[in-house]
Amino acid sequence: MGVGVFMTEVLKSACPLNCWDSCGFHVTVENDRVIKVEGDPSHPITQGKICGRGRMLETRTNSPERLRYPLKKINGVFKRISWEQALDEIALRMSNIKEKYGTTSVLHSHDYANSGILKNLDQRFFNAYGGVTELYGSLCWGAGIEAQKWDFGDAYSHGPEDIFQSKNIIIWGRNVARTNMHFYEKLLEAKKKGAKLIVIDPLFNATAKIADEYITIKPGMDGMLAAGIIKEILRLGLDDREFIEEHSYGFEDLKELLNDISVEKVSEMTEVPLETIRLLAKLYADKPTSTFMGLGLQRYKNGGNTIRLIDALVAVSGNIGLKGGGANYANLQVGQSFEVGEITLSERRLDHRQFSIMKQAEEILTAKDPEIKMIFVTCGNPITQVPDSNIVEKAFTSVETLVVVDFFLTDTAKLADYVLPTTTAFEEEDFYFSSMYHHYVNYGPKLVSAPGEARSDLWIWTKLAEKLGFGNEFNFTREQWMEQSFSSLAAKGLTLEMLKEKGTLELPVERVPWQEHKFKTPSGKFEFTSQLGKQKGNDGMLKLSVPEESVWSNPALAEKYPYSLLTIHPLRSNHSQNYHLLPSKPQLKVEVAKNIADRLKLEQGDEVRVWNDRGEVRGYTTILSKAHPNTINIDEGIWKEFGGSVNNLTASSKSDNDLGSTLYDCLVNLEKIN
Ligand SMILES: Nc1nc2c(c(=O)[nH]1)N[C@H]1C(S)=C(S)[C@@H](COP(=O)(O)OP(=O)(O)OC[C@H]3O[C@@H](n4cnc5c(=O)[nH]c(N)nc54)[C@H](O)[C@@H]3O)O[C@H]1N2
Ligand SMILES: Nc1nc2c(c(=O)[nH]1)N[C@H]1C(S)=C(S)[C@@H](COP(=O)(O)OP(=O)(O)OC[C@H]3O[C@@H](n4cnc5c(=O)[nH]c(N)nc54)[C@H](O)[C@@H]3O)O[C@H]1N2
Ligand code: SF4
Ligand SMILES: [Mo]
Repeated sequence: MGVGVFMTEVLKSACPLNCWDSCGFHVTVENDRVIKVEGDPSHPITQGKICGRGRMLETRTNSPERLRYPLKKINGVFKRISWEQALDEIALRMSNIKEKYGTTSVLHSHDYANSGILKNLDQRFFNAYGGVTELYGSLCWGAGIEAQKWDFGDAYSHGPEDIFQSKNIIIWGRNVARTNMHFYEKLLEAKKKGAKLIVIDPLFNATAKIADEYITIKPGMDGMLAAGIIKEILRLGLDDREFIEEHSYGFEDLKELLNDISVEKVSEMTEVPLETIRLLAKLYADKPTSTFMGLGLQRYKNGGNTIRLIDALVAVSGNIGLKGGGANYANLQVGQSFEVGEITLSERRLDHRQFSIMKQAEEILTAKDPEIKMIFVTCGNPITQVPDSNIVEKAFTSVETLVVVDFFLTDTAKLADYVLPTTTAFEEEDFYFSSMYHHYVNYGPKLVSAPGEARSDLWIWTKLAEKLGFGNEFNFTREQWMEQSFSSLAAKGLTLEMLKEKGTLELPVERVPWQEHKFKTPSGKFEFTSQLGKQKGNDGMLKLSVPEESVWSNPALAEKYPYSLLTIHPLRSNHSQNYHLLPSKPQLKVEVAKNIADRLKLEQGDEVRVWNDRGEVRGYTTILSKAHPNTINIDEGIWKEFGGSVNNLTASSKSDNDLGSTLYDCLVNLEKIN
């Protein structure tokens, strides 16, 4: 491209955001600048449609608020410094820490904000350094993944086209229209072809609007509902005897558990009418019925059991391994297609410590032998996104050195000692996939130069590795790393070259998982009572459990804080990422069920305070006429300057199986501010 000559090109690329859909893009580039992001019409799943978050990647890339230079906080004020200085000082601290306290004095706090394969190289860096304190579990989907590992041996979903085989489709706690738009398109199509659509959700969301039947439920009580439906199926003799006898383990334990409760009691506790439970029993038996679980319904103390009881319902009704059926939650087959282990060098670490991602703040504050001296944040914004943010802030400001790598000065970055500016997906080459929904991988070439001195995460790891004396571990090209992580696919006839040429490749995964009824559990069967659970020190039995913050578990708390708070994902932002870039200044919107508005005489737009023992937020009322009684929602992700974080209110508990969060297991009170 000659100087002064304008060139406009439309190039294929991919969405890097943490999302179900993993879209293919057409990006218009003019004179080294991204000017528009649109859908790639040739993408087999996403077919030219993308959401506002995808389109806003243009704004995120070009924003004048982008960080352009490394920053160091000196006497409470950020000063621009050179990369040389930033990396020298960070490397010096890291080698001093290693010598004096050991490498696990460094904590790597991260989430999964970029789904590129090369983003896993952070692990390589910390492993080669000697092994740091890492986080285990997941705020997002941990309870449900572990639950499906106990039941099936792994968490696999049916291929996207399989839904056209379903007679009935149950959307259970997934906000499809907002969070998983291409699945929404499929739902519309399936409905046109005659499928019946049922939505089970405490909020009457946009997906509920297209449902044949909308079922509202008390938050956190879905496992109990599934138990009630199973009981009805057994009473009516609608169960799949053959599946239970030939392919399952522990069914007697489940039957015994169901003796402990009546369907009437289930109806009373879940606040779902008896007739609805009976209807669901018949729908499940009228096969094939597919179940699509969202992640909302497992962010409770009892989240593992919730998913396990829904899995059990799908199993008892004979909908497993069946075209048009399935207990669809996540699709880990997608990520398992790649050789991530090849590039992360986990065998290289000499030392290792793990903190729960939910409890990272408490763990930082109480860590001994060694204490945490330094925290590195990548691909995450913990001050906004991790529960119980008041404690998170205390923890992250308690350490000697906080380093944050990001594009913007987020609430977390504002607390840092060093902020390192990184590149967006359009400024570096990678390939992208999501283990949440479809099984296609997308290629994203480097399209434009990064602004100022922003450098890729990989460049940062490479330079730091050189300074710390293990530069040889990073002496590879992007191409070589992408090749290495693709190597397992060669046997199946797929190469990186093909991906680069086509932009998108279909991965060789099962479209109807468990069709052979050979499960990856210790017994090889579907396990109602989990042996893996037993190996991990649990009794592995299904339980009729309730949320931690509920009238049954803690009546005094429920008296003080009578409302259930959900903090679901925002429409226009991926978590916290877009609030500061929206055309009009965002407000914290408190959505309340009608009965609360009636009781407190609230009107639309009234300013309210929402609080519990952990903290409070203030915002403006919206009345939800169809939400489940005593339920409140505030969308997550909102920055401090706009009234956040909503995680001031949430608890840092771990789910029943240790690996998930309890973000939605949260009681609050609310009052009008005069
Ligand atoms: N627009 C947008 N899309 C996103 C994201 C985003 O931030 N914004 N984030 C992406 C990510 S990382 C994720 S994990 C996914 C999450 O995708 P989803 O699982 O769809 O999203 P959530 O917002 O967690 O909540 C889903 C639904 O669960 C319901 N729910 C909450 N509690 C219960 C319950 O006890 N029972 C039942 N039956 N339903 C319940 C909520 O009312 C909500 O309708 O979305 C992805 N897509
Ligand atoms: N109350 C409540 N809290 C929640 C949730 C909820 O539903 N309610 N949802 C939970 C869920 S499902 C999830 S997945 C988590 C998400 O938690 P986070 O991933 O922490 O959330 P994001 O707001 O997406 O923040 C990601 C940050 O990473 C940066 N980033 C993006 N790409 C890159 C990159 O390539 N390199 C680097 N270095 N940085 C990058 C972004 O600029 C952004 O600041 O939040 C959880 N927290
Ligand atoms: S955020 Fe999700 S739906 Fe939106 S463009 Fe990206 S992958 Fe597609
Ligand atoms: Mo997530």
